[in-house]
Amino acid sequence: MRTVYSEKHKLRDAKIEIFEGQIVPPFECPKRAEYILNRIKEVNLGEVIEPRDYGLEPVHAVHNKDYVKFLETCIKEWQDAGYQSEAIANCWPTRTMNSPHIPNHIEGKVGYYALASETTISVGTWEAALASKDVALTATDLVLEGENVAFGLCRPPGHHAAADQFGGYCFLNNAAIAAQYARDNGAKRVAILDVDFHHGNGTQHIFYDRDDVMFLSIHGDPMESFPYYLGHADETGNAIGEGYNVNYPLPPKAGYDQWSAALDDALLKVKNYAPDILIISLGVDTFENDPISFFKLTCDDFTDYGKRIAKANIPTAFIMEGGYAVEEIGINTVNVLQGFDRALLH
Ligand code: SP5
Ligand code: ZN
Repeated sequence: MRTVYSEKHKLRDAKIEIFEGQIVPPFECPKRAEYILNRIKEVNLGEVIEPRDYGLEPVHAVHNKDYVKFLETCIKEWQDAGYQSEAIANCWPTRTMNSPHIPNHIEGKVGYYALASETTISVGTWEAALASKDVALTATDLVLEGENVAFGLCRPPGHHAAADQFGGYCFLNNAAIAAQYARDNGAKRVAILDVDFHHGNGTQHIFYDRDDVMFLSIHGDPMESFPYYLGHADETGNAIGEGYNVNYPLPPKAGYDQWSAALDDALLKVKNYAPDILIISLGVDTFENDPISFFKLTCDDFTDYGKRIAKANIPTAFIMEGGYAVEEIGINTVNVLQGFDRALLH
């Protein structure tokens, strides 16, 4: 299959993350994409191409205009306020403070648009996020144009980003932008299957009231894991969207038996929905040695589930999300893609 990749991901190179009460170097780092790209070349997965430029129209179809503007201007406003380091939230409109006013001061704005504090906005973050959505859109277009499958090597990731919130290492929701773009360009129904270890809270929230985009997610139980406040099994969609949101929260130490049973159930639901395109939010932080997650998938399990996804026989765009065991991220990601390709041959 073809891979879409942009060097501009390197512009997202934050220096700090808040993790377990400490300031650490970010888990979501440029090396991740380099290891994946190297593995793609090593096994000759297929051609690697540059993204096309889609501008902001497909972004505004998913994200609020004021939020997009905030992402664009945040780091300059932060620096203009005299702050030296990266922009980071230290206050929020929490459950007891929900007035509709958006603060003028950048400190208040960062908190207003943040859904978690671990993720900073650094110089270059906006440019990298723009390239990342172009990668996702180009991969999706290849599939809309008739290819069976394509891989968008997105970085930064997207699935935690909501219509007007960033966090969880995500700024623009690449998979959601791609799904909406598919809807606006001929696809009647789109399914998004999120196999990242973390619940895709942003994607769920964006499509929660809709029946034209089905969202399914297999993830660490939010009672035990980030993003903590969304991703429960009883979240099934709202109004006409009822029944088109499906969550599979799994407990700590879940292995491939449990995980693949959830996958098979999800793929059955996807088949019954009969979408024109399937978007996979592909995170490989389900790996047994992932430093921030608690599932127990092995390298071979990734190959196996790539095959299972291919057998659903739906045109598929893979969109890269998380995965933080950097040494193995290339092997695990490419195992999914090779598993998919091999199943297509048979
Ligand atoms: C795209 C993606 O995978 N984003 C993940 C963001 C996770 N950020 C919060 C991580 C908190 C980890 N806490 C782990 C505690 C177990 N030692
Ligand atoms: Zn994740």
